[in-house]
Amino acid sequence: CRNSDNHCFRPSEKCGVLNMTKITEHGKKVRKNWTSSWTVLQGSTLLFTKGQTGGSSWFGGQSKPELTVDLRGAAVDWAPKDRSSKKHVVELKTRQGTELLIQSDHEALVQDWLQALQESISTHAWE
Ligand code: I3S
Repeated sequence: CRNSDNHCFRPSEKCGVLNMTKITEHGKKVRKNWTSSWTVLQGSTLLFTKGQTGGSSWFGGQSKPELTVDLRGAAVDWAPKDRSSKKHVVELKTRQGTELLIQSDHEALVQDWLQALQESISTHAWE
């Protein structure tokens, strides 16, 4: 997984473009705001940067992550149908009381992300 500066991420890292919205923040429901985000999984951290597809834009420091999610103690699975009218939606619930939906029209891509997130959560469960 490389950005456009050809910076090479470690194999344990995953990145790509996903649609994302928060649905709950600190346990409180918030209004959905779907955005296309450059998404990076690094260890137990998931980063979202708005509308960037890589390159100096996010890595060069111009554009800080819009949202950083600590995956330790989080739960992730396919979202129940009532969460969204969109297809291929994954729901992520953090220990801090933030709930996110992540989505793509490409089912296999979402499937890969779900698997990567589940692996990260189980790997870092006891930290
Ligand atoms: O679950 P909801 O509230 O029906 O979600 C939809 C709305 O948030 C809508 O925006 P406003 O009601 O704020 O105008 C969004 O545009 C939709 O995308 C949301 O639904 P989906 O089913 O796409 O998650």
